[in-house]
Amino acid sequence: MKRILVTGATGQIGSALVPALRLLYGSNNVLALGHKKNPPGDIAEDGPYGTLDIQDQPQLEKYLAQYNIDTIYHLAAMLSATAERNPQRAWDVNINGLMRVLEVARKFKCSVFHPSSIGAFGPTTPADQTPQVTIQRPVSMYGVSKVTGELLCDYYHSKFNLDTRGVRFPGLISYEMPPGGGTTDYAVDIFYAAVQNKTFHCFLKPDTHLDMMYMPDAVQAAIQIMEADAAKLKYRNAYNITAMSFTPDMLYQEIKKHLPEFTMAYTVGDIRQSIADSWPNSLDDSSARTDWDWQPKFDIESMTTDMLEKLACKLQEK
Ligand code: AKB
Repeated sequence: MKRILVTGATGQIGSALVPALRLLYGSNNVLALGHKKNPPGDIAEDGPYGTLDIQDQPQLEKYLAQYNIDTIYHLAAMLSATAERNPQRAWDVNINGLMRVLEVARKFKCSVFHPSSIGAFGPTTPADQTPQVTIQRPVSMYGVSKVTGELLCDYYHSKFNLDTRGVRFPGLISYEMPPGGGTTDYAVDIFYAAVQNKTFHCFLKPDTHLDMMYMPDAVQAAIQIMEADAAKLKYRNAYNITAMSFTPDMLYQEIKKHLPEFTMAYTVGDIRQSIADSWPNSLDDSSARTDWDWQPKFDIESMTTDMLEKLACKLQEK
């Protein structure tokens, strides 16, 4: 059985990934690490939980030794809008944090999952059906950190034979834990407004096309690539993956099919619009489909139905 450590376990992806990993590999085999002593939800009750500052390499090594870890899901990172507001800190968290994880993984011979993003692309990248291998000249600090992270994963694989694996996530939509500081966050925030009968003020223009994915598919992708046959993985930096591509207006229309009274207004003009404008409209994820059988389950219709239902239940429980 795998012995897994998850950094950033209380964040948007971690809150959904940790329960799925615990179900699959057994609760005691999944150590969740976050920076909060008392994290919200059941993460600290359902299995081992510890605190970690990602800059604290000796503490990370202690956890690896104590729990006999062989697999790391390294999720601790700053998202695009927050990174752009504090680029120096973003470098520290996203790059130096990853370097520490790669170093301990080398020492303890662990496999490493590292999420890259559509943010690893920039305005000179082909915007439609963006290929797996293409121009990567991002203009945001988040993007710079993601490209550097991809290169580091490649380097540690070729230089030290470290088992690094990753995907380029699109915007992720989930009800478990809200995202924080991302450019694609509108696609989560809109559901909170809709379920609570509030007008939603969207920070992106109505025709801003971006790739998106529902969290169950994102969790499935992260687990599936870590289970994939190593011999079949052509890319060790990160694979393009996607599930749907839509604009704020398309999502608004979809939600209105369920809630006809719902209203949306636009308050555009902050840094997130220019970040979104520099990202692709849609990715070509055929390499992931060929190399490790990637196949998303949710499209915009099924995601919207499920999200409205699950979020309404969650908000009622409060
Ligand atoms: C963000 O918006 O920063 C993230 C991402 C697409 O990587 N959700």
